[in-house]
Amino acid sequence: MTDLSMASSATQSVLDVDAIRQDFPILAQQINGNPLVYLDNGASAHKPLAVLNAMDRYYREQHSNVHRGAHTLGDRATMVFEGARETVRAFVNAGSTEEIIWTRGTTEAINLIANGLAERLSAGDEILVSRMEHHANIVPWQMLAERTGARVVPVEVTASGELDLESFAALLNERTRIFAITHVSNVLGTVNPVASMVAQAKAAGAITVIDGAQAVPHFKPDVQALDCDFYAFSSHKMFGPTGIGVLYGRKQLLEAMPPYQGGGEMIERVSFERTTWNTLPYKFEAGTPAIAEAVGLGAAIDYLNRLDRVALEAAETGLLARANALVETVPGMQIIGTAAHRVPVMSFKIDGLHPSDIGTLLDQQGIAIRTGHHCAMPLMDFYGVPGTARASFAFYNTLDEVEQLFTALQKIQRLFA
Ligand code: C6P
Repeated sequence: MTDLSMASSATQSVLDVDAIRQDFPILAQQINGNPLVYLDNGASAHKPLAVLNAMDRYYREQHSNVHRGAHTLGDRATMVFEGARETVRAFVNAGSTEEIIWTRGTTEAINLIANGLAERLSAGDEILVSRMEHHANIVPWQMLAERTGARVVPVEVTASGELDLESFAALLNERTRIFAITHVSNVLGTVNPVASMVAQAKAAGAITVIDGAQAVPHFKPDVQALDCDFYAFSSHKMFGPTGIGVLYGRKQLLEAMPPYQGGGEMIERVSFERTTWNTLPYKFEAGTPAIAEAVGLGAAIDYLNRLDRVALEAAETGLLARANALVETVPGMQIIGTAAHRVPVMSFKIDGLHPSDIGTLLDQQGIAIRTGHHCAMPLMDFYGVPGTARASFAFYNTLDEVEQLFTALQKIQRLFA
């Protein structure tokens, strides 16, 4: 196994991608007779050996239920599980582990918030979201609006794929109760100016929610600096396992919110006369949690922490720059989303080709991308397309792979467009 601290030590500003790739065994395989080029990281990223080993070790040596057993394995499991929560707390710079709730992912985290805020909303209230949201940050709010008589109001985007900040400021008013915004667009790669938007929304009296699903694979968020009330993300997009995610919530708000689900662990005392809730964060964690997955996420964060962040971001910027430079080599190719500040995500269309055909033809050459509406139909409507092709890169992708993508696209364009 590669020693990552060697692969990208603090003195080295260039990421040793070849060494890093040794940590991701899944990448070293052939697909349809070609080396795999995995450019679907926005949908789900791969897992380093550090994560696989941590989960394997957990099940071999540490597993039991948590917070329950009066025995050594129970204590071990609880220790590594709560250790992972502390790792997550430090990763997002939350003030306390009481503010770190395990969920199944971003989707469940946002549903938890929407459910918990129902009592604060009434008819005529407004929930401000943006047109570039994933459905996970639209539909739970629509369901909440349905229950409470509130209205979901969209902040529009510009043609280049940035938020229209003037219209955002104009839409904020005394009825704005919730402002929910994605940190990074899964379709456009746009990094939104969430800190200043949160500040404006708070000044208008709104509760602020950030969907960090596409941000955390690329950079560390700081919830105290952002000053947001909630920040949600999924483990599987940041090199951890599926089945677990995180909701950061401001303690006072979490304390005031009702539980999301009832059952074991989330209670203090149960009787048929009166049941009372556990303290934070357990009030929101009914039932046996995803313990091995929490351990895996902790290992993924430890792995990321061992990488040189500056070198990582430089490598990712390099991938996007190379891709941008090659667009003109494919006749009829157009990029959707050209914001100034982007992570390496590239949505595109090619004249005369359906996105799903592009995906299938690339797969025949071993190249994995995503096609379709990317769970962002309102954004597809804005661009007047049913879907796009999307290449989403991670730090383990190489400049060679970017070139292979474009060579394959040139071939497809020549033969089929
Ligand atoms: N986007 C994509 O290919 P879950 O499914 O709960 O882990 O994440 C949902 C989600 C929420 N917000 C954003 C910004 C997202 O990108 C996603 C997941 C994947 O773009 C799968 S649709």
